[in-house]
Amino acid sequence: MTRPATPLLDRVSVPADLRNFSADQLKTLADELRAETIDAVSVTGGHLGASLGVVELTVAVHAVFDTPTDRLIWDVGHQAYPHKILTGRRDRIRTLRQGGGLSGFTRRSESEYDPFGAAHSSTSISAGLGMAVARDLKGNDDRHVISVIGDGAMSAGMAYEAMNNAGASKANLLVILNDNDMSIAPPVGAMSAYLSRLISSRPFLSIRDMMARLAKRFPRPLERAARRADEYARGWFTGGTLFEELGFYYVGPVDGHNLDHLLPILRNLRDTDHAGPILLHVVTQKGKGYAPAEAAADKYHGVQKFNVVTGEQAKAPPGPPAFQKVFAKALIAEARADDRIVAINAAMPSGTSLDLFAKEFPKRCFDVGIAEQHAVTFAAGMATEGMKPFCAIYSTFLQRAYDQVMHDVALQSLPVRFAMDRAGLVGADGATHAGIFDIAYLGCLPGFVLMAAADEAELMDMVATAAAIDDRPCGFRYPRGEGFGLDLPARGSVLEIGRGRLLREGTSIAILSYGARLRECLKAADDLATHGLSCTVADARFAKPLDTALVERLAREHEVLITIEEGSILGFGALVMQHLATRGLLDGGLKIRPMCLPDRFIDHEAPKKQYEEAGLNAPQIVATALAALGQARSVQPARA
Ligand SMILES: Cc1ncc(C[n+]2csc(CCOP(=O)(O)OP(=O)(O)O)c2C)c(N)n1
Repeated sequence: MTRPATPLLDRVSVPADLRNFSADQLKTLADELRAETIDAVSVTGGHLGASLGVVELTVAVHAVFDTPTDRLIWDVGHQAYPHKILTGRRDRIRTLRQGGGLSGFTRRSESEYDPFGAAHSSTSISAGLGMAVARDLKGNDDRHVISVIGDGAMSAGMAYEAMNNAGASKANLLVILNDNDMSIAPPVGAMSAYLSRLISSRPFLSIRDMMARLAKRFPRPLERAARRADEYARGWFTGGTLFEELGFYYVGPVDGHNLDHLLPILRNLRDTDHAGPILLHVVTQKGKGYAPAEAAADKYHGVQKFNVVTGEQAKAPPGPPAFQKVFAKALIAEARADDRIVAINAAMPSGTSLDLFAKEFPKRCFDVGIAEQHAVTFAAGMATEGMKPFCAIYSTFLQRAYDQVMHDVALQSLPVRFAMDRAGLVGADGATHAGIFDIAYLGCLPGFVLMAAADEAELMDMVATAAAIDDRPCGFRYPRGEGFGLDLPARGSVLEIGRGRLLREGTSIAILSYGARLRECLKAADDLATHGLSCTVADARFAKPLDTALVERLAREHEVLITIEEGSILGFGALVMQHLATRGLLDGGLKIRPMCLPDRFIDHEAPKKQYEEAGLNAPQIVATALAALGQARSVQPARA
């Protein structure tokens, strides 16, 4: 397919190139930028809707502000594709999210135009405030700091913590609230309702009104009281200007697709001598300018490769159901039998597949917004009242709620069940989204039951087991994407707590798998058999409580013990070694080889390649076993 003609965009390699364009040229540039973004994402897949919604805003900010000297921070960073195109990365834009290519998020190491890396949401105001305060402390420049945050990201506590601090600190910081009335799914909560009220109660300010307000150059202290009275009066009609109460000067709402409005307003905000943070409320449409994305903003939040003309997304050939679907179906089966079961997610109803649960049990399913910390303590509260909460949160996002998991759940031994989705490496989203630390960060918490599903059938059993555990917290982890196509029962079976299973019994090498590497272990065992080496393969199922009888037996009866997990160092292998060392079972010459992810962050790439790079595929298990035996690859296959 031919690429769109982009004569003006072709003249822009960095934002300085567009700064002397006329307003009309900037409008044309925005159209070309939109076409280029659509074309690029049609090739790579990625976060299309959010990026299309900020095309005009991206052009306007770069036209008005002196980036990269002025700091522009995109919250989450998934909407930064047009920004990447304008900031020296156009030549690589069709490598987005591909191995070795551009990241799907902002990243400091990628460009000086990305002053702060992101991917987890709601960090931009804190980071921006930090930069603004550092600037003032250093006292050597008057650069601007601009944080762009979405209405979805505004639902997280961190955004309020930052605004609360910014309002009090009086640092000059421009926060642009990009309000498209959409998170990944429709946004939830009182903040979202507040913003809708704010918009519907005030028409977009006409440019004259806006100028009149801004021309006052922001009131001096004495005038401030009068202005506040005015705000207060307005509050009667608008439901209150929350941002003003937090110490921001609120400007808006403004049509975020109208450059005739955006450009002069941004120039005024740039040139004002107002002291203190300003919030510019822009209203945009997710997917703007591309009909299929406008029509289904949620479906076009993240897309596969697609046909630009029809909007049709590439479909993978039909395969086995994804782990997340199996999880939701298993939970539905449990919930039918037990009306105390409730499900909680943090702004990820479709990602976690809890939208399926919500269809059957609308009153027992809670989307709390991007608020993982709250989700956990909310679940803990429910548990105190005898409900059986399942918190479905991606492993990577649960990191944000660690203190809540420790302090509100574990310490009180409350039976909250954590369904840790996207465990392990996750492919195109890269290191920010890899779910690799949960084994380590939960493994050290006393009293937790921790499980990892080797396949989707075991996941069903773990859901049933979690439902049955009623006296302490538990978590079970499962990977992103398709299962292995196993026949599934209508309902899972409750597993014996702390008991693994043996799949194959051998004599010289034991491979103890925790989670979804089990099939790689079986392949490795087949390969090792061809080398004349007899392998035991076991599925640990539990990291906590550990199946100590199984672990001790494997240690006593084999020359080599390999543990393997889709997690960081200090995880399952460490728990096994801790136990064996404590029991003195490492004194007798057992060759233990913990296989886990290397101690570094792994970039975006196809998952299989990521695991290859990480050294956790079958050939590497074989190599590890052979090296432990001192045989390296010179060992002859048994058949030879
Ligand atoms: C802490 C955290 N939780 C969940 C997510 C997953 N997530 C990515 S984007 C997004 C929605 C963001 O909505 P909004 O801020 O309104 O931006 P938009 O996509 O609408 O531009 C969510 C929930 C995340 N990135 N970080």
